[in-house]
Amino acid sequence: MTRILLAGAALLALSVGASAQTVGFSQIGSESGWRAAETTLTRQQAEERGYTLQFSDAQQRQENQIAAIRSFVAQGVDAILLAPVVATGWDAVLQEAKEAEIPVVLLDRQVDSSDDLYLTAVGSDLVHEGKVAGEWLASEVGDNNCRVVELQGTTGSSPAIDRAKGFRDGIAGKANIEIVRSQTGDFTRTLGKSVMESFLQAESGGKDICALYAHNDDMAIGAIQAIKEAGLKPGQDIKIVSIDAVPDIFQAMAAGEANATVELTPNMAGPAFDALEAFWKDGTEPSKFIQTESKLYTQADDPSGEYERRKDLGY
Ligand code: GZL
Repeated sequence: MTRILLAGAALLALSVGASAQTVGFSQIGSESGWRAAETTLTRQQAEERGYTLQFSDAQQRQENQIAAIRSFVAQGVDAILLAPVVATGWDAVLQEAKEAEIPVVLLDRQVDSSDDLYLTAVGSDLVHEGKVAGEWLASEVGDNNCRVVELQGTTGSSPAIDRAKGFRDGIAGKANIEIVRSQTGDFTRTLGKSVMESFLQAESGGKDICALYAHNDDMAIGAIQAIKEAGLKPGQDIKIVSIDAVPDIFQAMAAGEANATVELTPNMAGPAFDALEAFWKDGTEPSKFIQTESKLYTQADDPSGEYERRKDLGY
């Protein structure tokens, strides 16, 4: 049945012609610099390919995303892009899109729904990102004891779940490294700063904290401000490793105030639109996961140059 529905959607799209495609994009919000860059690049990709993009900013609320998807279905768009704020609660609305024969492509986060409810998911290996961060810290501290605090991403989101797991995998077997505090900063600079302030207060003003692991650079940047206001030197007194590779983390690295980041490409729309075009053309069904690359950057990797290369990309 699924193949008949999808084939029908492909034929319908063929009759429309690729240049007239309308794509609905349910974006989480603008909680981080990385998210802003993803939105910028998605808009650019849609324009370059001649699509009409119906954009919805959910302000990080799932109910707004569900309403947006229902609106896209009612409009009869040719495809839906969804960056799902959390991993659960999508079955019903994805089933509605499927019954309307509208292909859905997930961007940068995963859902726990059955994969026959979406065409494909474009994203990084989130567990691997966390593991790279954990392994970097393990290599950095050697046999020295290290008490780590963790700023987690949005509660219930696949990056928060998987990056937490990956980091723990990365430090597995290292009895000298201990995660002593862990709390969500919701991927934002503001909460990253305020939660780090509470960690510092709870940990003797920070002198007992060896390192911060933040699930994204924006929370790390907020935490850096808190560490400085506490009279400590971020990047030296407290090592800092995070994920995204946004321009501002490279500025912090160049100033010696951050130590490592794992890159997450903001260009998820390119692979998503490529998969949709193949599907619209002749019903080609992509693999269910299209993985983007992750790369570790440290202070040894020309942070000033990396800042210059990224500063105008829409972060
Ligand atoms: C991860 C992505 C995360 C980014 C954050 O794939 O969903 O969401 O790491 C953003 O910056 O808030």
